[in-house]
Amino acid sequence: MTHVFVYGTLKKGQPNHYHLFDKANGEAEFLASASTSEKFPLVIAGEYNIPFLLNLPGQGQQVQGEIYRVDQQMLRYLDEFEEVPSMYQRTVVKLQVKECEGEEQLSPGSSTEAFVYSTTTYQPLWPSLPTCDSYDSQGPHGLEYVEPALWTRGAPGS
Ligand code: PCA
Repeated sequence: MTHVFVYGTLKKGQPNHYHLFDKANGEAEFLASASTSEKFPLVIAGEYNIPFLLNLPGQGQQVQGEIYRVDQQMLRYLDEFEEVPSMYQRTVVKLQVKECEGEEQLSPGSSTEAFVYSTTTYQPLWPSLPTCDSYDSQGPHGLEYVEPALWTRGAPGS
């Protein structure tokens, strides 16, 4: 089984969360809330207001998110959904565990690693955008996420 850290639209309460619980895509189970051990810039970018964790460790803020255990089918689904490798790349990130659920060996305060959808294929100006530590599509930034069904051009990076 594989662990994935989600920090954007796949989190609870965010517009793409339901994909994790559509059985047609595979299996996913919430394990814990967590933050990245290192800082990364989490920016909302492009005309569709998509959250991107820029693969620039040491810049930005420690990013809050959720760890899920997923099966291989869900991992393949997410890779396709996140347009790996053009829009995001699936990399490994170090995490600090916060609150846990279930029988997993994760415990609050412990360190762990998981896959994350980060990107190096970003536009030159994105590293100078404002960063956030905890993404919310409806946040005070006013940059509400535009659903893929409404995208009239290809995704950034594609
Ligand atoms: N979906 C993935 C990467 C960014 C996004 O919106 C996630 O939530 O982690």
